[in-house]
Amino acid sequence: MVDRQKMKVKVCLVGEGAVGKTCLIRRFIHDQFDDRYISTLGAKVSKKEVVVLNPRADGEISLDMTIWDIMGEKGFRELLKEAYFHGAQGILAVCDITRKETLMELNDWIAAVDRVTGNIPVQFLANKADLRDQAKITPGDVKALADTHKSPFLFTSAKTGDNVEAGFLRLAEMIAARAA
Ligand code: G3D
Ligand code: MG
Repeated sequence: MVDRQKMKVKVCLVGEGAVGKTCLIRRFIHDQFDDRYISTLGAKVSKKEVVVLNPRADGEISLDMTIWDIMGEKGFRELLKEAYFHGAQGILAVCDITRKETLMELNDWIAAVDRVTGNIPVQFLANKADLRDQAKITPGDVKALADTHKSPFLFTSAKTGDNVEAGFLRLAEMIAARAA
């Protein structure tokens, strides 16, 4: 029989409005992309179970992942950050490669989470990779910021599905490794 431990984890997606947070979660949960999205008011919570290798022992760990999608408005962030971020064990920090400023804004988002949770694992996602013709952010730009947080990054597309599952799984692996 496979030895499979279980863990409950909370992760938050952060980043400016319209970078693709809601679409990434939809893609991960349902494997679909819907352009007729409904803009999120406040926070929406989704759940998905992911299975990663146990970093300490043989076998696997099943993470019961609660995924928090929040509104990309700084006013909301300041008002509701305790409620949003309390108990989070990992962050998906999302920027939009067609808008340069969305990358540097992630410093403030990550700092806002860390003030509530302490230092937790971060996976950077440079989203809308399908729009590479309009890219204003290079892999070097993303790497430079990710390095300052000692964190990995991936280019994703919620539209094509590229690297979306990989992004969530890598965060899950970091959380499992930290708990081990
Ligand atoms: P948010 O939750 O971060 O605010 P959303 O962002 O997920 O609501 O997405 C904002 C807009 O970006 C939406 O377009 C959505 O379709 C689009 N989008 C999200 N991810 C991608 C992607 O990977 N590639 C492309 N090309 N578009 C993406 P609209 O036009 O509906 O506002
Ligand atoms: Mg949203």
